[in-house]
Amino acid sequence: MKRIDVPATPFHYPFSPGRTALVVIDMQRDFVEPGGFGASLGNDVTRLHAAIEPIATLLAAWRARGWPVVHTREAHRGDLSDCPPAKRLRGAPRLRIGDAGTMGRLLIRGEPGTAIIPALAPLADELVIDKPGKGMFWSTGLHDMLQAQRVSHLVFTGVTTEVCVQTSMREANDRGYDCLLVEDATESYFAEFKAATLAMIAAQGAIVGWHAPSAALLAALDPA
Ligand code: C5J
Repeated sequence: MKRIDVPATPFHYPFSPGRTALVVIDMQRDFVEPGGFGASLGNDVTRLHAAIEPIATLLAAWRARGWPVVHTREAHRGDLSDCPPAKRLRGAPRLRIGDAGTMGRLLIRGEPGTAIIPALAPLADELVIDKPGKGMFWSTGLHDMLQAQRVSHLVFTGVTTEVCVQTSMREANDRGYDCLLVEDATESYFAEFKAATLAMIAAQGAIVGWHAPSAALLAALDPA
């Protein structure tokens, strides 16, 4: 099948249709809505809302073509056996992972706040990965699932840019995937951290990967 070439930073990002998965990282109520984990850390969750519409547009484009989609959730077992004290006890948040908030227990599988926001709800045939870490490969089996589908390229969206998105992208790069981060389809609670992440992944000849605006990606999918 014909390769698609996206104008990107630091140079063009070529990918093969059908072997490129759209990855939506942690678009969960716990990060995006008041009363969740992100808010318990003192963050302004409204900063993340800008990414929702660009992600929805990319999801529609991928779904229309029948290409693979992966959603992740940062989510722990109810007994917290997969949440090390180093993660749960660090810092001084108002509420910790596993504590009860207004949307149920924070970042616990099956709780209302752990769900992906309705605007980006996964379809029945899309992969949904519960990850106990910041990265999507740690303790999830995702690499084998992607290999079974012959996926070689990953297009990243979601939150937050410098934590779970960047960690997942670095893990993916180490496993041999060519990765593109979509600039307006990712957000951070901190504008300067988002900018720094974009700069550092593409530095030194795309040492971790590429980045491009969604308009460039969509235009490459549907050339005039
Ligand atoms: C954080 C995430 N920030 N999804 N998680 O703790 O980026």
